[in-house]
Amino acid sequence: MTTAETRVGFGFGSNLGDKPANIRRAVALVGERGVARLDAVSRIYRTPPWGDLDQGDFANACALGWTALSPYELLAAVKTIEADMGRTATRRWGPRLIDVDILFLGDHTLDDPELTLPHKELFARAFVLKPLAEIAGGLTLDGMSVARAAEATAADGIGIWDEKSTDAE
Ligand code: PH2
Ligand code: MG
Ligand code: MG
Repeated sequence: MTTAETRVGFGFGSNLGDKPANIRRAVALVGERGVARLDAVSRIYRTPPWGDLDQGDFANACALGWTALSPYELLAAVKTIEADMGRTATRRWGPRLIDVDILFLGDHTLDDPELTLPHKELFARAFVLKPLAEIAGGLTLDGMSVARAAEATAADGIGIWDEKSTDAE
């Protein structure tokens, strides 16, 4: 018997150390550890900090794949990746070595302090919508088109990460 797989979307963020390398490592670990079979990964974007402005720019990217894990198994798996990469607790919305967020999992809806699905801030965050629209333009979440939301959201200061830039913090 095969376990049914569910469509899953991830958001990745980093604003400490070698930010794009951290994103690439986390993406690789999702695949290597069998957390999800990724079939689309966006380019890496440079994004100004959102929410807590007193920190450096972020590198952000999104990925799509298939997973056999349940919502809480998936949450535990991404938290383990964050911890193994060396993420330590800071203030809410503060600087982080790596952040791996579950953006959606099939049509699961959850509203739990630990896990909200689809991700509760997704449609408010250009740093998620822009990379997600690159790989999931046709996607609809909570009845809203990701592509249309991305177009309607200001992308001030957001661009593709320039690999030649160095700004480790
Ligand atoms: N993550 C946050 C808070 N603010 N800003 C940007 N640009 N990118 C992020 O990934 C980000 C943020 C908390 O998860
Ligand atoms: Mg986050
Ligand atoms: Mg997170």
